[in-house]
Amino acid sequence: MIVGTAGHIDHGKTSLVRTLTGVDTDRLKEEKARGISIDLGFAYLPAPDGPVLGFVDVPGHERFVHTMLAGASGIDFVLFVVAADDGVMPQTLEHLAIIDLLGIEHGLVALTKSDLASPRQRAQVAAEITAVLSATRLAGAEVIPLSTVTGEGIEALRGRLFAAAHSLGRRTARGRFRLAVDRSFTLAGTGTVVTGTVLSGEVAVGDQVVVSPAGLTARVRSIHAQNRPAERGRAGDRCALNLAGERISKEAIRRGDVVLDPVLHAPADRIDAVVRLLPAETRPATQWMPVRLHHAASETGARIVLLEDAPLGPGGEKRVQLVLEKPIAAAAGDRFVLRDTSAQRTIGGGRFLDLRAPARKRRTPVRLAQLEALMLGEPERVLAALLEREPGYVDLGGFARDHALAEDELARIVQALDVVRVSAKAQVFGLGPVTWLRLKRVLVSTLEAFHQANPDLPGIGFERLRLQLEPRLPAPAFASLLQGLARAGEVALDGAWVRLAGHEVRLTPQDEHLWERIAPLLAGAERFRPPRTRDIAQVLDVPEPDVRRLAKLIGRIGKVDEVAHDHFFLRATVAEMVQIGVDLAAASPTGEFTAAQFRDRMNNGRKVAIQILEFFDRHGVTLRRGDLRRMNSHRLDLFGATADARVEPVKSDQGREASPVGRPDFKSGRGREPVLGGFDSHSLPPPSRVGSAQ
Ligand SMILES: Nc1nc2c(ncn2[C@@H]2O[C@H](COP(=O)(O)OP(=O)(O)OP(=O)(O)O)[C@@H](O)[C@H]2O)c(=O)[nH]1
Ligand SMILES: [Mg+2]
Repeated sequence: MIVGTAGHIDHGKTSLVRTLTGVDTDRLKEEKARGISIDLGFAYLPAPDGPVLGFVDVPGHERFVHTMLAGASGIDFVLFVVAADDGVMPQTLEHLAIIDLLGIEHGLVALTKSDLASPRQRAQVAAEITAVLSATRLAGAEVIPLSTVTGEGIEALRGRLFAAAHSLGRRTARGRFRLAVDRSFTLAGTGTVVTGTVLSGEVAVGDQVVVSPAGLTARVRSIHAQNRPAERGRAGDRCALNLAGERISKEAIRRGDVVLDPVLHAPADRIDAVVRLLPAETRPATQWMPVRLHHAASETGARIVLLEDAPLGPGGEKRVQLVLEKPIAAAAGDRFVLRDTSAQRTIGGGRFLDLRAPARKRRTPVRLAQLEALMLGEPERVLAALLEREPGYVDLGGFARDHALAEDELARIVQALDVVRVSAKAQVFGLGPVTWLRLKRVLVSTLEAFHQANPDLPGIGFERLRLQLEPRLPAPAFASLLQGLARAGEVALDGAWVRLAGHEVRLTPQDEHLWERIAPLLAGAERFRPPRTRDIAQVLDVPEPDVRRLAKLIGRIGKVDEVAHDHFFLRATVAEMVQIGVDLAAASPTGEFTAAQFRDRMNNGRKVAIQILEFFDRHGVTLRRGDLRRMNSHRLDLFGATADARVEPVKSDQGREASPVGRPDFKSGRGREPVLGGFDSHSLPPPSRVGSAQ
């Protein structure tokens, strides 16, 4: 248990710690000379039944409230000191407000210097104290009259402290390791040592840690926990860590830094929070109001962005965004205190909600609903509520990190809530079980509707499908989800296309009939210079747009390729032309050939030959250097999948042969340019780029 003193200057905090522990924590020359505490003091007291109580003694001077804050943020139990001969004074109230804002619930009141006060005065001050405590978490705390001069009350106090240590027990070592640094020094023969309170988790000798926010890595060489050599330090211990690392030195680490589990290192400088303004404030908080933010042992400038319509007035509590001057190492749920910029008074404080607060759309109803979920505090309840709100999924890794959750804690919560996990690269997204079922149902019905409306298409484009569904998962997560469904045999993926496992492309009878008339024109002796759409339209006496539309459709299912604008070649012919290139390259000592050689092999016009080669260039089948080309061995089978010398009308069972090029690039969520059509050709204008000289 860590006991922290609090109270007005000169009320006897340090004397009391000295009487209890035998340690004079006012060690600085200046402290001795001025008779006041300036820096934090530390002392220990072993309880008879085993545990060691740690004491943090804080200064009472109004100029050192920031130091008091650094000391108070890690304590379990407050020894709230009020001198019987002086009564409630300004820092009595300010320290009390801070203790309350930090959420400290356990403590008692030491009515010090009782030897200097009459019984009547004692009773008066005690009543005063009871009144000011009544509106805080310490309401009803016991008031013990004491004197370090006469020894009155000291034994009683000691007894109460041991009893509290016993009943509070150890803090659970939940979460990943975090230690708020309050001192950093060099010890001869040992090296760099940092001290502080372990806020969560535990650390063991040999562990790798990171000093955040700077990001220095270090190894824990040795540990003192509660003033004794130890193999481990746990939440609630005051620890001294001997750190070793390339950039580790006493100067490199300062009060306010946090030593933590490397997984947790992710400094935040824009944090959504819930803030309470103290009732003693005279004015409401204004938009972009500058403040001093005190968190753990750190202190930085920040601005307040009000997120709610109603003003944040004295005594009020509202959600705000804190925009920090410099990043800090924090966790969601951590408490903080706000002081005015001239460091003269404490104005309020609260709890962090979201360390990755958005700079835009920060006060939309959707965002405020998320913050409401985050206000639930307990990670399991927060996650359950977040999963039910927009966007309908949660980045589980980020959630665990920002709540400092250990792996097994996250696993337990995920299991308790039946969260469906979708992994994508390094990230894992979680969906609530109901959301997941709904998403799957809508996905299937969307595909069904699409197939019904477009029986001639191989499927819906990946991106188009993604944008139609709620929740709209990030592309990599959606890709991974589809792959999962594909493995389960529920959907099939063909390059950029997604379809139901049972779907097959069907041409309408009219289209099938028209294709039966067009196909022969593209085959035979003229296959290397087939008629263009206009010529086909003329010969067959059908409107050219019909020919073009059908040719593109046939292209999507991989039976033809638009080599140049409105100039379609059978896929089998394209494969044959690739083979011609291969033969030419094989016959050439350098592996290179000219356009003229290519033209001669096909007995073609120069213009058409060039267009074919440029088509190959675009698809990386040929690699051009000046007038020469060679074949790209990695791409030779690009048009080979449907190589089929004979010309047949498209049969429905061949519809699966979607363009092999338009595979989705799951990294960016966009597809590469397919042979025909875009990532989702159905939703795009005709792919006029294809075939035009580039
Ligand atoms: N008579 C009497 N004097 C006391 C008692 N406790 C402390 N004092 C005196 O009060 C003065 C201040 O005591 P400190 O313990 O330094 O007070 P403090 O609260 O630590 O002061 P800061 O740390 O500067 O805020 C010293 O001169 C002490 O000797 C007490 O119980 N009785
Ligand atoms: Mg003192």
